[in-house]
Amino acid sequence: MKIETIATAPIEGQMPGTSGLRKKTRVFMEPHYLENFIQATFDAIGGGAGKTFVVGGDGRYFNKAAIQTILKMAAGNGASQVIVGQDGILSTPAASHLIRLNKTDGGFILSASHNPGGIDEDFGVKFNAENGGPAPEGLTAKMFDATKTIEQFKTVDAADVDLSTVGNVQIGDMHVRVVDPVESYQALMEALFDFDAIRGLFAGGFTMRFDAMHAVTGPYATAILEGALGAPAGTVVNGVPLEDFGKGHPDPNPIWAKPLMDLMMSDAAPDMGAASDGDGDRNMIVGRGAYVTPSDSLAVLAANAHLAPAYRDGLAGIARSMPTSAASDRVAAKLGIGCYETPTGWKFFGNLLDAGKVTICGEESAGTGSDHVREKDGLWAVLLWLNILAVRKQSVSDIVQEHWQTFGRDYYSRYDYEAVATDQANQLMSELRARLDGLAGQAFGDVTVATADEFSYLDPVDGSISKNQGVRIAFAGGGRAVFRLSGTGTQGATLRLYLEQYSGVDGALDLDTQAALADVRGAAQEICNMAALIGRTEPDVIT
Ligand code: VG1
Ligand code: CO
Repeated sequence: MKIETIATAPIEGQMPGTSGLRKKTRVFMEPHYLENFIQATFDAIGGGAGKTFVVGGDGRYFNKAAIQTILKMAAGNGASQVIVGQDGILSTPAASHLIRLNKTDGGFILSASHNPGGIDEDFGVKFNAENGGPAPEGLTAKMFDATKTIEQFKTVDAADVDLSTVGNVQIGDMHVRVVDPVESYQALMEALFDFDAIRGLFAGGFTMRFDAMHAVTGPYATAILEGALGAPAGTVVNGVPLEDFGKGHPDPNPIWAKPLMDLMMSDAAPDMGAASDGDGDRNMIVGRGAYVTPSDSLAVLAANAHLAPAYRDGLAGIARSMPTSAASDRVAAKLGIGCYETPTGWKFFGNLLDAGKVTICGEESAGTGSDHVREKDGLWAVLLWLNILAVRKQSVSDIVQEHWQTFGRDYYSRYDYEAVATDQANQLMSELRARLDGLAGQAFGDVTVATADEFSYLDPVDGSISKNQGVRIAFAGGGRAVFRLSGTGTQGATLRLYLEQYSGVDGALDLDTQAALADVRGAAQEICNMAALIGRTEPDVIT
């Protein structure tokens, strides 16, 4: 088969963000846009010759066409084998697992995760390295550099391959192995959890609704919950992946998963509600009448993980992203294990997991995971919850209440200000940075600043330093506000304000969250001069 070398020229702005390169779908469809980024990735890892890769995506619009392009480019770059999910489908955690299981040289995951899909919405590409985790910053920097000097890309002149049937096909000398997207992942879950106990839970009448949000988790959740675990048919809703996610926003939080929230707060609520995002790495957990914040969920999972077979011997340590609440730190302290605070984004957990320093990781944005893969894993979190419920035989809400009684409660909320003019957002952040040194000791309303700094991370494994990872302001009395700009948006800037207030062990546990955060919120908005600089203090989305 003829390898073609096609001349191209650098395209601006191909810098991977928090989680891969994300742009409007139409941008990705422009001539050579995808090809340049893929070739830059091959160049950054020292070429594709003789290597093996995993390729798959969340099924959004352009997924299938992009996969054909990547397969031909892998062949053009001399790869020996590519493993692809049937119909191009692979959830992010399943792709991470396949990379590790098959000891491949990495993988391409096509997704813009929780961002909407469709020709007028978003698309994305992520490269994961051979440990199964998102490319670390050193590698994404090399990829970006390569996009700035690219002159040609390699592909082959071949027909599209049929990905609709499991089996083997060839593109020239390259083997393409089309695999069932669920099979290996399901086997991994069965090895981690007590499926008999969870089957017993469902057999005993436990009820659940899992909202797959028309995204990639549908086939996984249906096979595992309804198939292997015996949950009644209809437990999984919106379970068929659609190219536009049913025109929804596949982000599992109380705003975008409102139908599920409404059900869980009603008299008809099942025992547990759960949802996951576009690419299946996020999760939302709701008990009957009780939403569990992702930060609390991480803490509860860490405190109870020993009840599941995989974690029976305890955890090595816990890591959380900096904006995530301190709830899991309290668990780590009680267990006497390591506790790590990393920048936002799963790529920072990889080294800690590889080095065996931590077992469980999580983010406030509804991502939790463990050392079983190198990505966050939505269904894994749901199964760990189910395993814990099956052993403790209590409700979700009782487990959370008991957790708060033991550790105190970290009231928590995130405010998103979307589509802010980029220069205004940058100005707000730079003026805030300029104020940090003088803030300690100053009072704002009823709260006083204890410390203020910009988060910089020193990776304890490889010694790399990541600067400018968000501004954090701690208040006397257990409050905290964090400010950072999103790295996953495709339009303007999104300012995120993360608010937290610790109750103390003897404090009130049943306050309204927004009321509990009122002082910290007022102080945060005043300190960053929000009203003047971006013209509003009301966020677009509160989670
Ligand atoms: C957001 C979240 C972050 C998460 C990232 C990718 O990033 O805040 O916690 O790791 O999305 O999630 P940002 O930079 O917009 O705040 V996923 O499920 O989208 O790939
Ligand atoms: Co995701």
